[in-house]
Amino acid sequence: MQRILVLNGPNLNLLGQRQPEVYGSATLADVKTLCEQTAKNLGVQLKFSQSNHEGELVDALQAAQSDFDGVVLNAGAFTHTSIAIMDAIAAIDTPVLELHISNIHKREDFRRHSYVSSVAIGMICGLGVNGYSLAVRAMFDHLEG
Ligand code: CA2
Repeated sequence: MQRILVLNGPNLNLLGQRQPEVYGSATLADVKTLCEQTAKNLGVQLKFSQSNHEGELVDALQAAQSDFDGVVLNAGAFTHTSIAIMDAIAAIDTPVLELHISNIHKREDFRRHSYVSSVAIGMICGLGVNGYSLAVRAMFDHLEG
């Protein structure tokens, strides 16, 4: 059974509480349920987690080397700033798929650069929270070859 980690970065715990015009009205708990349903349909083991702390995200990525076959990562604003997260992804063999709820290329200029993209197997963005389900499926397909 494939093991997939869905890892969320800073402020995504606020999903559904503010900026619904950008991120929609689903909460992070709703997104977790969506991912769990997708995983169940695919026969995948899934862990869903969130942290506001860069070092905790680095720790989770390092641990994914042994604990997971693939990672779906929405690194939040650290996407645009964190060399530490980029280095952690580069340091592990576990494939990482980058995910964003919003279309980061349609927003402020500073969101157009992603440190994660240079080390991710691919990226899904702009499809709302449904992107999480698509990303879990895409990671499953990637792992199954
Ligand atoms: O579109 C995405 O998924 C982002 O990764 C979300 C990040 C943002 O910094 C990235 O540029 C794009 C922000 C997550 C903050 O989420 C909130 C949700 C509701 C209310 C406030 C923040």
